Amino acid sequence: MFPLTVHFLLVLAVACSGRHLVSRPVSAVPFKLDVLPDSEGQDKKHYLTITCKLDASLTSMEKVTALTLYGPRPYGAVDRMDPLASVDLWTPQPQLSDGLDESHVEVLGKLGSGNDSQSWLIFSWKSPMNSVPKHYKCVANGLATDGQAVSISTTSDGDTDSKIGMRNLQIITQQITNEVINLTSQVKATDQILTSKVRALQESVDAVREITNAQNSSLQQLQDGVFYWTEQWKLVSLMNNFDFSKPLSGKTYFVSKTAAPFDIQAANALCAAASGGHLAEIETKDQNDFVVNFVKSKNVDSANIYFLGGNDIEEEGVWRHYHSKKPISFLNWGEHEPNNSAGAEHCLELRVSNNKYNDKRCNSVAKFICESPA
Ligand SMILES: [Ca+2]
Ligand SMILES: [Ca+2]
Repeated sequence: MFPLTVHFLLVLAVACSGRHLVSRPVSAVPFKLDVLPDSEGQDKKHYLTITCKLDASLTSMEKVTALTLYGPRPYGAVDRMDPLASVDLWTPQPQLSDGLDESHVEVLGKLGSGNDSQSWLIFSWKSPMNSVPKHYKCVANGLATDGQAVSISTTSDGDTDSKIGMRNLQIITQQITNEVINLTSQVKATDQILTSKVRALQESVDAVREITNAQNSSLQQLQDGVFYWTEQWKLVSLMNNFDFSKPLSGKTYFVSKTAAPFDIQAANALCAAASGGHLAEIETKDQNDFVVNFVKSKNVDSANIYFLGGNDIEEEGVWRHYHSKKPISFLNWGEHEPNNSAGAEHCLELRVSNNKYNDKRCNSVAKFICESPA
């Protein structure tokens, strides 16, 4: 996952502070020696840069006459200190020591003069890391104000391995941190996009639901209207199948217009549907006569049979109203009636022709008489 690791091992930075050997006491650190493994150069080789800096104004030196870098030669003994490069008053350019190949080393530097108290020497070694010497020393020579020769030196502490490791770890940690930040940022961005899309989708669903609800509501109103008018039409049609009387003592009587095979339960349901009533329950002679006269007024055919709700279906000879189940108090039987002919006559017929009652087979073709509150 981290091919960069090898690369990081090459991208190392170490600063080696120095120990100072000063000929006279000074107030601040004047001398600095940095050993800095550098990144790969343009020629893909690895550089080691050793920087030696001196601020003469912080020393007792009036004048710096030379700056010299010491260290082990390549492939030589690591604990041996030989001159590597120097810059001095007598040569205008910094010099590599004898035996070092200019094709493998670059050196830059100058000595401070006048108001410029900074002297420096930079030694860049095109050297692979596994042959980099670890100890270096920088020596500055100069003259004090009293004209005496002064020498200052500093040596790298050599503790490069742990610093390289630490630096490497820091770089890897930083890279991982950057990767995590980058991934977190991408996840957040993706999450925001998804959240936004889900919200937009939800809004679309809500809008569709709203439209659907409105349409359903309209459809329901339409259905309600159709149902209402269908029921009204049915009622009108149903009522057209009956003739209605004027009110008598809070009741209206109505009689079916067409004779059909009688069914006492269905007939009672039709009375209810047509006008909220039930099969007629006559209790007095006045009611009886009123109904007879009303029915007679409607072009009665002498062959017509008219049923009231009375019956002795549950118990032979015990006549009760169909709707209220009460015993019938007014029974105006004709001669020899009720005779329960063939043991099969259980419904109450009102003979309009002679205003008398008869027991009759319940499935006879007949008209029927209802009543409802006026
Ligand atoms: Ca009977
Ligand atoms: Ca009979």
